[in-house]
Amino acid sequence: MIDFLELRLLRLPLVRPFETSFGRVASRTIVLVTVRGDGLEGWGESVADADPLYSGETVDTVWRAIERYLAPRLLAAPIADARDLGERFRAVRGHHMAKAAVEMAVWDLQARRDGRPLSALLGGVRAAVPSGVSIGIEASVDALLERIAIERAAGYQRVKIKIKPGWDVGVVERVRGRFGDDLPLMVDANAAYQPGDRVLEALDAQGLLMIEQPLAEDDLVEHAALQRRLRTPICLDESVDTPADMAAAVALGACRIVNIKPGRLGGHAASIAVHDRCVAAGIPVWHGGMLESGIGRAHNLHLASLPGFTLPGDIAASERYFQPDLIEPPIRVAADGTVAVPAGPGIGVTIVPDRVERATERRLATTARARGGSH
Ligand code: OSB
Ligand code: MG
Repeated sequence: MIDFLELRLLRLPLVRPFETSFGRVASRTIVLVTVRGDGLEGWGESVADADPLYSGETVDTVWRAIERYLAPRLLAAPIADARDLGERFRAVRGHHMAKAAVEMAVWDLQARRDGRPLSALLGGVRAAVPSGVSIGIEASVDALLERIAIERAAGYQRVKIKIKPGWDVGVVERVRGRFGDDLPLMVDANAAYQPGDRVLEALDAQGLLMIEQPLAEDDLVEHAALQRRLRTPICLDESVDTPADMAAAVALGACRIVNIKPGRLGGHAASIAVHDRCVAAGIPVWHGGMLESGIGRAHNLHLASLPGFTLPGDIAASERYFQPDLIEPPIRVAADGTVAVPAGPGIGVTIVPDRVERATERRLATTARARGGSH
């Protein structure tokens, strides 16, 4: 029986600023969710950004959606299984990142109660997952090349670089020039291109593993037209918010690969549904990243241990993002470019209370009794 939910707003400076086609972030604002019941605790992390750039959700909408709609529904009646939360939250449209933060906390609690690692409950089959690295837009191409050299030396199995108009074909050519055609390389445009842009055809000659989200998130038809013109697989990220989106994308031929992020999809259960449909359709998936702290990162590792995650994910070591991370031990990449799935109960990492406390800017506790709210 879950009888307590706490929200915290944290600000954590990033080790290095991260720049994409929609902007640059120097720190992460994170909503952390803690649920308690039966003397146990579970933790979840929202991936929403401060501003509505990657998605319409923000830190503020996540906070408000949980406070006003999701926490009251969670606390209203006992929940036998985290799988039932989808149904409980169904009347609340959208707000996937908010739902995911709560749902994932409940999964953690459930796995701790069972004394098993979360991966075992989700259907994971791997003790370690292949890891790639996502590198932002840098101040110069030389700086990017240095970055790639550093990350390759750390062992990461593939390199993803962010692109935008003006930072694309020329940059990829220089990366190929320095690292050769054998470097497993992909690009992520975060929806920055227009359907007629010739640049995407030019990228087709670069032997990329895939081109991630080249066009607008709501435009499956143009992605399908583009995929027909390209040999390089298109991977969708922002365009796939639900299992139905995924089915539509595959039916239209809008992509050949899908990026799964539990935050975007509304939690682990929805992610498993997308994973299962992709496996059935022969679509490879990989696990994306949203610059999570070790709490969200640990959740991602458990999910990425499912059998369909055959391509390296954006689940890199803690030290690339936060020093120190909120957890101990930090998440590390092995020399073979894999990251171990934590083996302890739940998400299997130890959350360091002092670090959470120091980064907390705001908190709100809700209990089953005092769950009133103003509506
Ligand atoms: O599009 O995959 C993306 C980070 C923030 C928002 C969107 C994306 C990303 C990344 C970083 O690519 C992945 C990571 O290292 O966590
Ligand atoms: Mg992406």
